[in-house]
Amino acid sequence: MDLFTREAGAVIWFAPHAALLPGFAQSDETGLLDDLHMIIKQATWRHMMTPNGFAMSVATSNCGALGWVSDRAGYRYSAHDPLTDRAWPAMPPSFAALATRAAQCAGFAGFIPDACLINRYEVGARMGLHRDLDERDLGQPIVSVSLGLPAMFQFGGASRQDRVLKVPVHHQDVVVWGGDSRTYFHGVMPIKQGHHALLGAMRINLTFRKAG
Ligand code: MD3
Ligand code: FE
Repeated sequence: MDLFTREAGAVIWFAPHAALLPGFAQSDETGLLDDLHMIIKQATWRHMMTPNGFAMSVATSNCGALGWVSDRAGYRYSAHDPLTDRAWPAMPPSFAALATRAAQCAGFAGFIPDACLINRYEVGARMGLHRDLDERDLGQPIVSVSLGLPAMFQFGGASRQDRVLKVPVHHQDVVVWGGDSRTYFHGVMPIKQGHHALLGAMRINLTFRKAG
């Protein structure tokens, strides 16, 4: 089984403790999108500023007890939306249940996320190579759910110079990253033009973490 073989129910281990679950979010589709629209009504999309003063090409929001925020002061988790000073919308049970089930399939039993970062990519948006190190316990996995237009993840190693593996992800694919891969460099190549039946010219990524 390789990364381009897409079979429902498959668990494709592309690195130690890193698994692609093709189509894993299938049964949740309409519920996920309804919940997403509710969240965005309360905590609208914004292009966060990186510490060096550039607006990200990706638009973001959050739900859950903690949300990932970035501004001139740096990256961190916050219980409040800086745009409104209100708590982030609660994490819908459907979101949390999906993340817990996916983590379990990849060998991480008892994963209870407290943060869901929601990234919106328009055509041409990308995310440069980086590592996720802002969470308290890096032993906890990260679960990522892709919706809408396809994308190509770049998955590297512990050093920025390590060669990257390209991992294609499609609508409803779920990826679980744990163990050493949890702190490896990764990014998203620029989204290619296209149209998705439900989301149009857009990719949405839900990234579940236990941040606090
Ligand atoms: C690999 N988001 O928000 S999710 C991020 O598609 C982020 O929006 C991307 O990277 C996106 O930080 C990628 C996949 C992902 C998330 C965390 C990882 C891949 C990872 C942590 C370690 C290794
Ligand atoms: Fe990341």
